[in-house]
Amino acid sequence: MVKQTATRGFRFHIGLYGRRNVGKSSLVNALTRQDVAIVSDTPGTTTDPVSKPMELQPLGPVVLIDTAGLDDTGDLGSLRMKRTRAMLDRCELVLLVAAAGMWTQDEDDLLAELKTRNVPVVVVFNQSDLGQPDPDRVKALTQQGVYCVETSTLNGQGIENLRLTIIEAATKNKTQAPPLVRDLVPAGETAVLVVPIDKEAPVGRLILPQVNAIRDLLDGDTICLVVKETQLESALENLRKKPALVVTDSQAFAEVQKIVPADVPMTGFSVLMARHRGQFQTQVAGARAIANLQPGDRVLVAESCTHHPVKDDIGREKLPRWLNNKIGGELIFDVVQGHDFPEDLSTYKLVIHCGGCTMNRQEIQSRLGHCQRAETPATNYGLAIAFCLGIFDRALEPFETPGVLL
Ligand SMILES: Nc1nc2c(ncn2[C@@H]2O[C@H](COP(=O)(O)OP(=O)(O)OP(=O)(O)O)[C@@H](O)[C@H]2O)c(=O)[nH]1
Ligand code: SF4
Ligand SMILES: [Mg+2]
Repeated sequence: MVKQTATRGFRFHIGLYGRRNVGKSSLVNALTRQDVAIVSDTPGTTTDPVSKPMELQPLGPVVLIDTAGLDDTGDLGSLRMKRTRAMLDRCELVLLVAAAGMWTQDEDDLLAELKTRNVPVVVVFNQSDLGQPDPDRVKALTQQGVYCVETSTLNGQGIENLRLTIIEAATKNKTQAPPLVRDLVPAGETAVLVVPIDKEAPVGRLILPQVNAIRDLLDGDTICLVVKETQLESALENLRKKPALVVTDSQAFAEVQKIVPADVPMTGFSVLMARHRGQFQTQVAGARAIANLQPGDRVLVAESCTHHPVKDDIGREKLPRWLNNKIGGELIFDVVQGHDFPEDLSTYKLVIHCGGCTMNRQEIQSRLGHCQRAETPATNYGLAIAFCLGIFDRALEPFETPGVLL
């Protein structure tokens, strides 16, 4: 049996940041118990960020990101710094590594930035065999809610404590994410998932939000029925009791909503993703901002993965068509893919993101934060489509039940 490894989007991202030569790469090796990262006493050994996936039980799949030293210099150094900083967008936890108890302006600056970003921090005073941190500094950091650990990769001291501290800090942060779907369906009830197998569907497999919804429902002891949109009607007729929820691919909203009885709650996979990835209310408000768009306004469409566009592609053709129909004129669309996301959003009246299944929660949150700072409304595919097709209220109804996390 082939064991399926967790995809990037579902791995907890842990970044190791700090000045050069403090032992970041040595810590990656110590935590993974493998020689995966190059270690040397030459400052600036690690250049580009390097990701190392691993299992950190009981936390589950994580990825350790080894980065270049923050005090890297010169033209190349500043290029490296740009990449290293961009990687911060993905980190859900940062190990701020300092050496032999030394604390400089670089550590202070990084800590301040992490606070602004709301990223939990574990300060690792590595090279503890060479020197210890000032107890007053440790006390002050602890009082600010920052975890502090002393380690030595040379003699192994503190590595187990660091592992346990990562688990504790990560668990605290992880629990903030609402579930994908399971809290919308009581245990023992049935959820129907509508999965069109069209030319946009990848060959031989389901896409991540679909797979993850099935797993989440099974974890919640829900009965899960997966059908194509052409099978939905007969599937509903065959059920003795109405389902507690129907989830459809957002592109099939229009036809699915005609089939699903009005008293059966219904929503879309990417609406589920909007809540699961965070700032749901912001994205709901972003979809409502479609009503203010004028012909000639510029809209940014952002997709997390780099799939090759197909005919009648959702981001390039269908979504623009539905939006133009909705506002009764032509909008201007720019499409970006993968980790590219413009710094300057000032020309955009709206950002529409895909479900973001290949990105982690932190990266989507960073993008949404960026949009908020630029005062540009942001939403996602499912919410935008529901708004354009006039089924917005219906798609949001399942989230209005008391007790549902937003
Ligand atoms: N004494 C002692 N030396 C250490 C410890 N951890 C790492 N080192 C040494 O410190 C040097 C730098 O270690 P690296 O792991 O390459 O440091 P880095 O932070 O990844 O460095 P850059 O990639 O250059 O930013 C190497 O010579 C390591 O052997 C430690 O706990 N104690
Ligand atoms: S476009 Fe977005 S939601 Fe769709 S598969 Fe790619 S990353 Fe996932
Ligand atoms: Mg290194």
